[in-house]
Amino acid sequence: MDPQEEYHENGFCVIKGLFCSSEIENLRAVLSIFHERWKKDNINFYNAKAVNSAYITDSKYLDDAQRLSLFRFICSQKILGIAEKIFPNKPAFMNTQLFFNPKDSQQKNYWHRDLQYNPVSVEEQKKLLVDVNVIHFRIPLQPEPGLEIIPGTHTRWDTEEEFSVRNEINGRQRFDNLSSAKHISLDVGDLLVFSANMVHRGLYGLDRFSFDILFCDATRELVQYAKPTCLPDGLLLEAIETPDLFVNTLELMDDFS
Ligand SMILES: O=C(O)CCC(=O)C(=O)O
Repeated sequence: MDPQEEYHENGFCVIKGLFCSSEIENLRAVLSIFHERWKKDNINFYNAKAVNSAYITDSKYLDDAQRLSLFRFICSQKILGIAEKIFPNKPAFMNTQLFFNPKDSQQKNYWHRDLQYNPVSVEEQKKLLVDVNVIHFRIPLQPEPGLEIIPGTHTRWDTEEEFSVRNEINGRQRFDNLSSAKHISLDVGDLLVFSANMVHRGLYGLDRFSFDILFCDATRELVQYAKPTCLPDGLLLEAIETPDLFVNTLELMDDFS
């Protein structure tokens, strides 16, 4: 099965060894700077419970040269070639995140669908599941335990057990094991593509440090969740060889404002 068929059937696909060591080392150089600065600024949150940071491409912690290297990576054919095959229509840029281990090694992870954090009813969430695509592209910079996912839940609603666990009802806890889980561990160089809509949880451990790029359907409604300062403009946009992803996203943002 090719990656897009696999994604459409299961809600995820892994492309092993997609990135070479220089691509990974370039990313690591920039992302390590971001991480150290972010930690310093968010020390209480980091010490208490953080497992990720976001808005990596903003100018708060990185200079333009560092941001440009991330923008170029995001627009590279290796990434966008896959995104364009997977999205039913065009992808737009939504956000970036870094995932790392909690400070407390006993901290539990949690099953969820990203869409459950929208302040909408369960019936509306079921509709979002069908209507809206938000997809993570995870690039691990260290070997990592990866994720557990429930294959197929990008298109189907929960079983009673899944619903109880991720919502912590009926005596269940959000870190309980789920029998239908599939474990995906990742090595440096791999790309994991997975639907944010599906039931999933991160697995903590090893020295995990991964870069996630989030793409969404190119619609005005979804692009309003992207932060304008996380996109390139002016000279930075001109310095990207194939900037269509960002140009399209910026145009949709303009439409919205
Ligand atoms: O890796 C993790 O900690 C969780 C990842 C996740 O849940 C997500 O990206 O939505």
